[in-house]
Amino acid sequence: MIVMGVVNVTPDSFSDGGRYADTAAAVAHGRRLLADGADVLDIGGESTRPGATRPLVSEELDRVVPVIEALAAEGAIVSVDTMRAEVAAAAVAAGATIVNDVSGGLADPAMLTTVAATEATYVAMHWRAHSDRMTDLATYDEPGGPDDVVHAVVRELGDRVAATRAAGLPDHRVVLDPGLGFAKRGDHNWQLLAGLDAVAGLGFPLLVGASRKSFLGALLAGPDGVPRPVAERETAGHAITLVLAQRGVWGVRVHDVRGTRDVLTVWEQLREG
Ligand code: PMM
Repeated sequence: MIVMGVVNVTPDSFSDGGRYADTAAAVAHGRRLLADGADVLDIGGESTRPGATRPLVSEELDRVVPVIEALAAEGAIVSVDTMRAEVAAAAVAAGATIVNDVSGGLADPAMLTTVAATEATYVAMHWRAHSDRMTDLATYDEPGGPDDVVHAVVRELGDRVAATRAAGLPDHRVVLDPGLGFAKRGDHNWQLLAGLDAVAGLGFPLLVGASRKSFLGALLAGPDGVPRPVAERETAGHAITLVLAQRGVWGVRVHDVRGTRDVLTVWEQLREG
């Protein structure tokens, strides 16, 4: 299983907000994640936390390009976490080989053809709208049936697959992601994790990002109902990683690479006996 370590070069990300906002700090963080055993570094310059406002394109470029250049030059496999075609193109020119688009091509009409023209792998995540609107869209009423998030996500990701094909992206360069926390309520995330085989049925490798997300905080809330703080959700994330590894998921996007690597080392040893 691929371990993708998160490097957020943003002042306002929910999980590690502001800690790696300048180039030097972000590069140092990336090096630390590599030393901890990351296979890929996912470098992002736009926070997608609910309610976040979008940076200018120039701000996003200034945040991610120097970090990608530095880490790719050191031999790291780099992914860029962006919804913008212009940023994706600049990132690939700077050495990124994966474009991780949380909008699955919906936020920027030029994204899919731009990525198709490169040799990069494309991660298409399930998404419905930018962060300022996504909570309003967390409904999955299926025609003639009850709330069925798994069915809806499979259908909507299937539409994204059709769009990547229409843009000329070959299937072997596409990875799908159910988009935990994006236009999803807590119970939707659990239903999606339980129903991941249906998403895998689309026939593509899956990437899953559960690390530190609020549905884990809510699950582990204290008796007073206060969610478990972000920094204390790692064990829950590791439990999810283990289950996903057993189910053959291609990769996980995580903050705690060292702990994730430990989980996978134990799992691999157990499989070998
Ligand atoms: N989650 C976040 C950002 N990027 N990319 C993919 N492919 N999947 C995710 O679940 C995902 C993502 C938000 O989390 P962060 O603020 O910790 O980066």
